[in-house]
Amino acid sequence: MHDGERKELSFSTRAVHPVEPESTDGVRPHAPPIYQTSTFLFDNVEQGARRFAGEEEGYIYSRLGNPTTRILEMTGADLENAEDGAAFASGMGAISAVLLQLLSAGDHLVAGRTLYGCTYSLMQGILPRMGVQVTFVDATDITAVKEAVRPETRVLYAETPANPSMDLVDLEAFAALGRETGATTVVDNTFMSPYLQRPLDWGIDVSVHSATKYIGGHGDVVAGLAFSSADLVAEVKEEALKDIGAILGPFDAWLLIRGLKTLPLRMEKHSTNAQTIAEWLQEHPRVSRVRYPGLPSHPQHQLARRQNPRGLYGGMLSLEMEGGFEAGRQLLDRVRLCTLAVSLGATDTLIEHPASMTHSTIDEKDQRAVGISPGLVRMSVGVEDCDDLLSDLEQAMRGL
Ligand code: LCS
Repeated sequence: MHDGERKELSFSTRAVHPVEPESTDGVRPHAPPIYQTSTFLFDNVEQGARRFAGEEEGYIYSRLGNPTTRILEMTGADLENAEDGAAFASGMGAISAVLLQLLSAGDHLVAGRTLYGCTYSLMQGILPRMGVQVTFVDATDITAVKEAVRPETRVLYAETPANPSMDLVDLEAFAALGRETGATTVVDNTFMSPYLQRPLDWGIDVSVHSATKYIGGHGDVVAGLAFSSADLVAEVKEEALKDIGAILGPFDAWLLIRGLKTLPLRMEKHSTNAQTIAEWLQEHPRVSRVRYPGLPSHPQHQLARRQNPRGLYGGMLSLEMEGGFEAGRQLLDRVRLCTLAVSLGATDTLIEHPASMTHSTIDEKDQRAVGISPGLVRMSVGVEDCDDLLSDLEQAMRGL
């Protein structure tokens, strides 16, 4: 299929048809081949030298590029409406490579204050040690982001929805602020996936993913992706990815290409299940608060509707139990169908306790400031039959 023809097709169709593998010797496999090789042969010394000099297209060594991984990068970029993409060994591999590429000693980063625990600790630990100053702000408030910007600010960074507060960032306003201040905007799009949200469509410069989650979709691979302009992706690949080396292996890339095929189907079911469960939890007397962008009670529900025109709000929600930490602990210990585990975006429902698990790298006092109370429970709602999930929650809540 030509690029022009692809552009005419809907997201679901393009997800099922990966960008075509480069065919070798007339062999045309239906599924993309897994090029499980660390290096590639040269015909002669001149050819090897031409490839190293960038004078001839072609593969050299899998840390510099691999044909299976390339299919994933191109298919993902097509779905995210980006010029190009790069694949990494993990979401943290993607985030750290992008930030290390964009920032140098003396630069300043402004980041939304609610972030996945390791993203937060990267920004609190390694980046300041390398001479980068970081200011955390409430990114739901664009004025607060603007006030934090300094002449040396190079990057504005946010998650939307944020993990685990489910706070949203106005992508259009965030992108406009980046352009106004000359900072590169980077958004973590893990929670929504490209099916439900494409930050670059709103003017954001870089979209990063923990592809471990919805893109892989089955809880069996750890991976990361970054999407941006062709120039920035080339820079990241030529420096941060090549020299730090957090590359994705070809088999893991293949699993993600397979995962992408069912992304639209899964996101529809994750979203309708999560909407039903959020509505049910909201009415439950033992639950004091539910955070889900699809609920009219979410403080940014109107923004969610604008940014998610499909009317689907993903599979992630968090809830606070009456009775704080102890009630939350009991709920987690009593569920039978929901799986007690961190991570998210798998086909089965995962339930966890951010304060002691995913966000335990954040100090207790900072946790409160970023909306992580001791009783907060996070659910990654799966694609099971929703009635079975409700029955499990009902039995777990009974007698609490
Ligand atoms: N960004 C977000 C929003 C995440 O939730 C995670 C991981 C990452 C980046 C990092 O991705 P990784 O390196 O693990 O592929 N979030 C996790 C979580 O909430 N539970 O376990 C991991």
